[in-house]
Amino acid sequence: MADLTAERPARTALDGSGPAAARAEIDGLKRRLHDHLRHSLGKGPVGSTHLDWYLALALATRDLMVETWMDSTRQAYKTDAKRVYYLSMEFLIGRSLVANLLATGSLDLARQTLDDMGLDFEAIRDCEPEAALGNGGLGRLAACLMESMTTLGIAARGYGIYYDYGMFSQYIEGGQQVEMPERWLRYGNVWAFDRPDVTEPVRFHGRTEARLDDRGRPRRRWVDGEEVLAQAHDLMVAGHGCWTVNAIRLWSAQASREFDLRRFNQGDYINAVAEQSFSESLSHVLYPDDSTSMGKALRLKQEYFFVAASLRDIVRRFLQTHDDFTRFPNKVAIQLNDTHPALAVPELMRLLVDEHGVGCDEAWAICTGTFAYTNHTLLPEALETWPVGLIGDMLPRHLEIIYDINHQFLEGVRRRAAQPDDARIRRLSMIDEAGERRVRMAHLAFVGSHRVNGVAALHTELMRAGIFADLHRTFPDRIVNKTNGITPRRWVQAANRPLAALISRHIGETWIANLEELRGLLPLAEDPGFQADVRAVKRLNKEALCRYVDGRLGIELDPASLFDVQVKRIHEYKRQLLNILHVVTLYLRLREGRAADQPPRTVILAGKAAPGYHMAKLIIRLIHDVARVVNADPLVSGRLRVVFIPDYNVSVAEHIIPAAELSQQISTAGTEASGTGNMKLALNGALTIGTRDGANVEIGQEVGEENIFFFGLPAAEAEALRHRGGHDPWRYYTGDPELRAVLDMIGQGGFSQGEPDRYRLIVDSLTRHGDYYLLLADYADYIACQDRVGLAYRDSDDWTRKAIINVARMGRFSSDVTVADYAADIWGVPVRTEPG
Ligand code: 26V
Repeated sequence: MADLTAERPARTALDGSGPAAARAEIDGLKRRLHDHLRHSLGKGPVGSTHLDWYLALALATRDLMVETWMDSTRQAYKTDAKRVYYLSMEFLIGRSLVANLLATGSLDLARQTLDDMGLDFEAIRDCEPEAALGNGGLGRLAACLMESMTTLGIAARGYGIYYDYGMFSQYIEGGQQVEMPERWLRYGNVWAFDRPDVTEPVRFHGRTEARLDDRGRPRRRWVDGEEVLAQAHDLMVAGHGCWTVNAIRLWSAQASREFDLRRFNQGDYINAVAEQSFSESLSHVLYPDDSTSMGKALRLKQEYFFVAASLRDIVRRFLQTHDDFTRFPNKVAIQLNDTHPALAVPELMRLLVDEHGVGCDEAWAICTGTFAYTNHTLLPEALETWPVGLIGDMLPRHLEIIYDINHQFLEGVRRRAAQPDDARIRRLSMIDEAGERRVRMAHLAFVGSHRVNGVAALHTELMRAGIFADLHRTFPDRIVNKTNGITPRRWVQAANRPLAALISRHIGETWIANLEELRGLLPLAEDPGFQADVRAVKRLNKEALCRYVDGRLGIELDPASLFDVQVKRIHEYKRQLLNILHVVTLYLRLREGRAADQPPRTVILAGKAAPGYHMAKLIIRLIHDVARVVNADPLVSGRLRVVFIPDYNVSVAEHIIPAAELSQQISTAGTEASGTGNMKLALNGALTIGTRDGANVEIGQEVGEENIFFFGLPAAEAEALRHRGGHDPWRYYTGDPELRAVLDMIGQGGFSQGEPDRYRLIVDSLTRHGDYYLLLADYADYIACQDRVGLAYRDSDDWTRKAIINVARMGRFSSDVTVADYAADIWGVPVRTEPG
């Protein structure tokens, strides 16, 4: 019999083995909960809170995972499996309880047991703090990929930072964003094993010197400076069915003992303690910017900190079972999640050459055979570069190594070139010599890797043609595409229980591990009975979201209206502002009786703005001002509502996405690398209105042009318009009376009575300052497209048919598919196709 008391998790008896077995399982779990309450938490059942029960249930679930984790680890050692290490500054994990209950097959059991005890499962689930150790897309992708690697039985480990403060909490005051720190570790973290015994020293500053090695060869070494300790915290990740468990090892900073002693011996106790907490502040906070490289020294320090600790850990594990480095690339694959861990390239060179006596050429072959790099953005302001002076001061040996690598690389290019081309060499160089000299981290990561990938087909093409054009000419086989994916376990099975159950009733349960099986739903798209069921599920989810919004914001929404959703970080390139231009257009039309054929619509937005990003914060304020005016106007009551849901995070996404009917993916073509929210929404039965950007293009190919609403300029035309000086926003403003009315209303205080200039900056950026993201160029087509959406929604059967086709054809965007492709093409590791 299998339940939470069993050694290895399996399905519970609740779904078939009879009432006695089910009773026994419930009683078994009750005992385990009381046991943890008493012995792990030091509490009795009387007076215990939801939080206590959450902790007890989480501990009981964790117990189940530990056995598999040990098994998985043993298995990897025994078979000497090639390991995949995923280095990422961010892992946006969200909550773990429901995911782990599902993976271990014990969600229903847990629910029923708590029910039986008169406890409220949802309230207990909601006690878990979010592990928001990431900003957005890049961090959430890391979490989805880790889950899929584990599901596919890969011996994988994530490496990152154990921030005390993850993403800030967003509050709205007077319509404006206020950031508050979130102490997510306040009550400890049940899912982490803290390992005070596993520490790695990490050096900063100091100097380099020449020496001779034991065979008399000239070497360099890095000496002096200061040392910080990296301490490990292991978070378990369960794969589907819990056949494999891997870990994400996150490092926190601790003052180093050696360093302490020196200071304390100087007799200045108070200052020595203060300095101790200074070095520990290294891992305190996640940088909440995901689109501008701020160039802060602390950020660089964080990057090197986790890279150095992780590589030591990786090399040590390799040396436990191997005694020379020639087979390193056969046994180790390291994936760099963007350039944030790019210092891994010179660090591995340093370890191999300076510390292990490997020759330079051999070390370089090992590095490039081991590393691969994923690029996540083409926005020039998000590409990392660091001043040479800063790196030289903080990491003197690494700067030397970067110079050496660059020199070798450029010499090779010169040798192979028919005639020297200085401009090309300057463009290829890892050092940007224009102005203050800076290290281009993308070039370092590119040259140090055997594969470089984009995250959607269009993005990869644009990498080849744009930012990496010169490097692509030099290494024509290096850039490959790996379209992003999402884990269906969290984003359907856990977040949308009613839909998952409906699907399983028709095509069985195996789709969850083989998402392409959703195609089995295609014949049902035309079936009126199935359409009615799908509609009923959506309605249920919409009602649940209504209760959630009412509970949090006291705003009542109409579950019969079209739920139009745009949820993601607030950024000009994502064009939330274009969405608002549509809202105001619709509002004016409704007031004037010109939108009688449009269905009632609820426009839902959510997302955080980087704290220093003024324009993004102003957009949030505008959304609130527009919502206030629209929602209070009796002339449009029942026809249009606007709601901004604060503090968007993984858990909030899990509430919103299952209820969405229209998914807005409206970035300027050529700016959104992939998008993954687009996949989550379509997989949950929302139709997409979007530009031909990122993975939208591939979603369109899968679901069919007739089942998606595309509008706007394609990437090549957008680029041409913007950079060949052809965009004249003023022409659109003066030439389109409706657009003009909308912009005038915003720009002249129509939504900001008493402060007519509040949104001058926004309107000017569009009309006078070049409209960089081409909102005005896409406006008319967007509005026309939204009109078509509205009309399509009124044919509810046909809308549902399209929604079913979307769900049925989204299987390709499972992160299992993405991971299988990485495994075959980049990492060279096998994946499991059958459980066990
Ligand atoms: C850049 C920076 C710049 C320095 C300051 C901190 C920081 C943090 C993150 C980033 C990179 C953000 C890039 C990112 O999140 N890209 C998103 O990646 C998703 C997964 O591939 C993709 O779906 C989104 O389209 C892309 O915007």
